[in-house]
Amino acid sequence: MNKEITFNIALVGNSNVGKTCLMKKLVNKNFDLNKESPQNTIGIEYFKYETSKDGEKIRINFIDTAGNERFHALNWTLIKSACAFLIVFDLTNEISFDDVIYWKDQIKEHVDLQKIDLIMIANKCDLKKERKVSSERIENFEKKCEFGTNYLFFETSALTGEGINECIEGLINKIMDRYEKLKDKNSINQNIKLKHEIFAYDNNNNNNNDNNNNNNKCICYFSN
Ligand SMILES: Nc1nc2c(ncn2[C@@H]2O[C@H](COP(=O)(O)OP(=O)(O)OP(=O)(O)O)[C@@H](O)[C@H]2O)c(=O)[nH]1
Ligand SMILES: [Mg+2]
Repeated sequence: MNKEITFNIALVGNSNVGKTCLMKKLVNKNFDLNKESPQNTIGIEYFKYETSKDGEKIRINFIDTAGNERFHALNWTLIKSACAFLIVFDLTNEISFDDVIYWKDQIKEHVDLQKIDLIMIANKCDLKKERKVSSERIENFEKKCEFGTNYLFFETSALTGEGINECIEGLINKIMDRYEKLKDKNSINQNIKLKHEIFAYDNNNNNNNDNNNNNNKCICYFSN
């Protein structure tokens, strides 16, 4: 069996910005928001996505978090294992955009921003008439934050699917780039740790038929 690389990717952002719907659309193009009645997330939910790139099998475990203020005491023990973070805001909700900085600071508190990829997502781009956050404002914010090369931005709609392909492709290219560089470095620098065990919850999943595949590698940039 081909080698499989597993990545943890976390989603954060205010409640109702559409994180869960976005995840469902990212992992399943047939997801139809019109047929759903989304519920606010409580705690943490997982979405599994499998694909391949350049002959390598890639598994992404999306960690979807609850934006609700009551749940701000997020379980960072798990979330900080992510090698990339998606900060989602709602283009029709200015507060959710203003709070991107809060979420960025939260991430910074728990992980080294240089060691992760950061993807800002402006969701609900289908609601053009209700849009409250202009592209200019987003660009100014990006300049102010001085995001480096480990940063990407996408406008998406979990309703129409706009921007979804670009987002998932951009994300995979980004994490794979980092992985390739890390792998090269890893061959000469043994300080970079690869963790294998952090997806224990997957092993309890009956649908997972490769429980005994010892070739699985989970990249965790924040092993203690
Ligand atoms: N028009 C439109 N509505 C969306 C879109 N994405 C999500 N929604 C709606 O936004 C609401 C919130 O979506 P969720 O995915 O539950 O939001 P969330 O960010 O996961 O919220 P929490 O779980 O509370 O953190 C739902 O009523 C969705 O139908 C989108 O792209 N366009
Ligand atoms: Mg949710």
